[in-house]
Amino acid sequence: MQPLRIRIVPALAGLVLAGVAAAPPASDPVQVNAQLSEWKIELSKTAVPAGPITLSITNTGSIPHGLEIEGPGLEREVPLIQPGASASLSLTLKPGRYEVYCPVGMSSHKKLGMDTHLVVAAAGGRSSAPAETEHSTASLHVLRVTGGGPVIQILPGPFPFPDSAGPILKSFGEEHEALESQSLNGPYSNNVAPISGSFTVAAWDKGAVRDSVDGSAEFVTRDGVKWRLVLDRVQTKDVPHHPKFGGVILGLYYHGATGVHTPLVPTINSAVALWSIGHLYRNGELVTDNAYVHVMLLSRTRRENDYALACWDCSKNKIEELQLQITPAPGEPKFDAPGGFLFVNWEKSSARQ
Ligand SMILES: [Cu+2]
Repeated sequence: MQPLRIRIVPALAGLVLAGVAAAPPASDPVQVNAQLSEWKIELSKTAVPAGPITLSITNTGSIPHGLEIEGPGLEREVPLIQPGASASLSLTLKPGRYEVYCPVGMSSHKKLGMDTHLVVAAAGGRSSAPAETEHSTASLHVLRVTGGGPVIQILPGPFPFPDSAGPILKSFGEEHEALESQSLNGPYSNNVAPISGSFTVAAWDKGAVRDSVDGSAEFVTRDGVKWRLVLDRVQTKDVPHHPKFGGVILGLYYHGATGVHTPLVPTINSAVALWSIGHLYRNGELVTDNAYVHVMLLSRTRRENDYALACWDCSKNKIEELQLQITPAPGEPKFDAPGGFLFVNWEKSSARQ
């Protein structure tokens, strides 16, 4: 609890001196509500006068979140808040601009959009903070990724860390059943076949609605079929896996133990993660213009010799695995491939800005 700060409002000062027995008005903390969800923080007020405030924080999302506030001479955070739970934070704020964000997931939640600002004006009403200098300079980030090293096709098989993924899967609501079956015979298995192929992709991270992608892959699967994939647009809606996000994201810590996207992939860091729609050709014939494609340049997850998954938490490993996942859009027929999907890894890949 912060002590209440007592101010004498000048207009009333005379009355107090004149002996009128009113208690001096204390400045009550300004109440600000913060609502946390995937992937935003909504504040009931984005500008407040300097002085005491009480932040009442509610997690209305479906995974745990936190809140950290940082500004002039201040850095405070609340313990992790479970979905549906609340917390509060009492602060005394000086004039200035404060960043309010979710610190969960090594900045991943912040990067996904859980980041906002609170402007605190001097008590006299004049704002000494640079007024809403929201730098919408839409910084343009592009990453060009080239697949290299051994190429492997990942075939259906059991996920090798079911006990680690199990408790996290339970929070996946309606997706739970589909994921349970993937844990038995899904694409993230130790069952792999060496193949050959090439893959290059450029990904532009330009904010929520303007992300872009351009790439193509060619590979010959174990059954001798020649596949070609052309990527020309991102997918931002209806991306499977809770909680939803899509497009292009540079630098993300997710999967596995993070509770973000499927835990039937080890915990990883990615230099780039993207969701895209692709044109898929099989032996030169169009299969679909609507293939769902997920690409990650991620921390190494597989062993060098047999490409078995080496770790449940692989997030500290070197980022050099390029993974291409191609699945049919919901309602479309499975591909004519083992398990009906195409998962291909380029094991020694690289990226440049
Ligand atoms: Cu969060």
